Amino acid sequence: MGVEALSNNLKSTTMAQTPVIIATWKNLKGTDAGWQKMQKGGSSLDAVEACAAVPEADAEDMSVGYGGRPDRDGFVTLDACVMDHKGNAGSVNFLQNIMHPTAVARKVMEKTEHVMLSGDGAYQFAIEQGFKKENLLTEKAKKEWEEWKKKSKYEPVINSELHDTIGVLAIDNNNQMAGACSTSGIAYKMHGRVGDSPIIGSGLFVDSEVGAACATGLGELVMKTLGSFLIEEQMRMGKSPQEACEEAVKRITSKYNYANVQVGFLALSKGGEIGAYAIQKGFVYSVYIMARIK
Ligand code: SD4
Repeated sequence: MGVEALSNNLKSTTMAQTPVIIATWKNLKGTDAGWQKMQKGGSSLDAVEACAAVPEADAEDMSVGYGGRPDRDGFVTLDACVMDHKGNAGSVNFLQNIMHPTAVARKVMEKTEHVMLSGDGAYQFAIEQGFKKENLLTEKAKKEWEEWKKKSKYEPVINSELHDTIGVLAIDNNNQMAGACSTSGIAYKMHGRVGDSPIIGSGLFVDSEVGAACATGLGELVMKTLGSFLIEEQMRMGKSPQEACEEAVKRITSKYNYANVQVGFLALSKGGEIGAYAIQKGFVYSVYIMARIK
């Protein structure tokens, strides 16, 4: 069953159920793809990769992968990471011309001794692994960027990514947990800027002893507070996923000017309890769980 839930600064749903997959924003198609993977016996890692692959390939999603808005110089640069149930991690940042950064991040985790590859090195590795070079800048994104250049005003827009940037957490039929995060970053960022999404502990953290968390929104605020790790550690100390997400938002709002920015967090306990909270209204997320039929 797939549902959209609205976190909206209100207490959100806290169903405790597995298997489960949850994703930021209205990523129902992606969440469905991940759910189907697990239904066919795939792992939670397969599921989060499959989920992220949907918006990554969708030209209409303008905060992730193909069709993503470029940086201020017209380059689409991607950040992504994955973590598995053993605490292994893989990540790529400032990656260009490769449509599926999450799949590359998984290869970094599985095929190298490293956690993170960046820029040209990440690109070369992707090509070696059989990924294709592709132009990710669509005509639509290029036109918007050309329009933007007339004023060149960098201004992150609250919830602009309503259908886009993806953080995804899942627990599979074997009760194993994994997560992924994938983005083209904030529109019209400086060339070379990397956000929270590929930073383990910022955009994503998974510790199957406790639970997992992921973030969306203005990455700079998530990086300064290490949001996803903070949430996981709050859960370790006994907070529910909901309380832990609220704590991470509070950490931001107590220190930084948050009037015109959005950050949203999702959390999942190892038992399948869900939490979600955001600075501003309008943060939605997608959930797939088994429908209980009485
Ligand atoms: C970033 N956190 O690069 C990402 C952007 C994002 O929804 O999540 N947009 O800062």
